[in-house]
Amino acid sequence: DGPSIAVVGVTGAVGQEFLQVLHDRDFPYRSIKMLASKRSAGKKQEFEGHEYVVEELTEGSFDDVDIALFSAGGSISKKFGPAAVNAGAIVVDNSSAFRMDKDIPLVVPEVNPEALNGIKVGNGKGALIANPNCSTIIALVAATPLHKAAKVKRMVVSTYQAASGAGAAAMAELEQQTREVLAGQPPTCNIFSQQYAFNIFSHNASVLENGYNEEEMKMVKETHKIWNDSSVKVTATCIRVPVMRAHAESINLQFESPLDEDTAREILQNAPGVVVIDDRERNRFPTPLEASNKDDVAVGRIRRDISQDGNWGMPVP
Ligand code: 2RA
Repeated sequence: DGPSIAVVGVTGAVGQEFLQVLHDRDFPYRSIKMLASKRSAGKKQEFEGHEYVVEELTEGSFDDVDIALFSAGGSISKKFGPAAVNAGAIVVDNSSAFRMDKDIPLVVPEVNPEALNGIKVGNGKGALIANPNCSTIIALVAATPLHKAAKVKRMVVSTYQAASGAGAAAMAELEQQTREVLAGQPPTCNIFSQQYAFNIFSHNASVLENGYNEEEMKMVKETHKIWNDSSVKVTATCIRVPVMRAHAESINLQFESPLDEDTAREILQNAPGVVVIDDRERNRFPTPLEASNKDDVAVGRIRRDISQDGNWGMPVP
């Protein structure tokens, strides 16, 4: 038994991750539909020992579907998400299409599960749930437990985002460029407009009038919505780095109430979805390679911001 599932955008990087997570978590489903564009329809998709044929996504794809996982871009979510909801499905949308819609819950299960209140799978009453941007999720899985303890006044985030955030083609381009550059050949730049291998650059999202790019503004706006508090001062700088998977972030938090380093570390060690890797002796802290293909957010370099202290935070002799 279990719910019937549809995966929309199944051939993309996130679509494949949907299947991986369903498998890893042994999710109980009674049936699964693999949906994609006309271009991918007919392709074979192996999953848990069965061979499925990818079907073309249509408005009628969601009859008898209980849960529809979408990651096929905002326009597809806008076009087909409501049809899935009307057919009674619970839609989990990975695109940015509905994230800032006031009537749509923007949810990180480890952070604000209460936003799902009233939504129930299988009762025939459809609903749409928006999944935040990946860089927002990572930041808030770590910052929210501290926010609940001492209320964040200001959050300054710098991200180091992997190729995976730009999709399977970007990951393939990074590998191709790395080979080309090592062979002394000019890099192939189809996905990004500049060399990515052995390079870093400001995130490829459009830059807005305020000088921030769309990725940075997603972090600001989504944090305010998820924390239901637009008084928190949030600023972000998002960078693309030549790493295949797993975004990294540097987060500086200023709190309304005092919070010492040891208390912060203890809170994080007990936080849902967080693993603390903070070994100063051995200089071992989280890395994208170790965090790849894992669901937890790895947190390290937990320390007091010495700009707040005399003597650079060092013990006074
Ligand atoms: C990125 N977070 O990394 C965005 C979208 N996945 O490009």
